[in-house]
Amino acid sequence: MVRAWYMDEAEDDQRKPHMTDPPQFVSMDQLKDLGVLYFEISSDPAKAEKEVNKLRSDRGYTYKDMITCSREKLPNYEEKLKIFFEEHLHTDEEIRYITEGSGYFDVRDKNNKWIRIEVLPNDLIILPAGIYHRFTLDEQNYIQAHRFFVGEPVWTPHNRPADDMEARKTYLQKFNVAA
Ligand code: KMT
Ligand code: NI
Repeated sequence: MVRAWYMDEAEDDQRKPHMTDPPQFVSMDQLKDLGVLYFEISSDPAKAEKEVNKLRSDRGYTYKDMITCSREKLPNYEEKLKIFFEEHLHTDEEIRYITEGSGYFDVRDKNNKWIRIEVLPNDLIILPAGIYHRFTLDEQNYIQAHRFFVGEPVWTPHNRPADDMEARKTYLQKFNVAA
């Protein structure tokens, strides 16, 4: 089950949980209100395949590949992790189905506060186009995920500020966020 919480303001290691004391958890409904969708996929491989295929066909995710983030498997590991953690947006959804390991997706809420979303195996998360977000590994330093996309993938991150982009404007309108 996915958990999400508001982050503390501490500037130390990004791989730590950064929960406040006491923790301030964020519900799936709150995430949905930001356009972030979460699906818990079955841990039974046969069922999982059916569920994921259904979701892909419902949402038109024709492209699929896999990414492994570890020092051994990810080319330009340090540089890539830095890029992932720069606050950015994309012109399309970012879809990740976690199969091994864990990590954190951080998204901005409507008041520009960071929400940290912990992702674990069987979690499938969809970030909407135009949301400001970032990704970090946690202290296990390992994650493997399937990536899906509608058509030819465009992974380009547009670092903040990207407020003039159509994707950003559309996001603000669709989810009633004040600019
Ligand atoms: C991204 O775009 O931030 C990533 O692909 C991160 C690794 S996948 C969990
Ligand atoms: Ni991204």
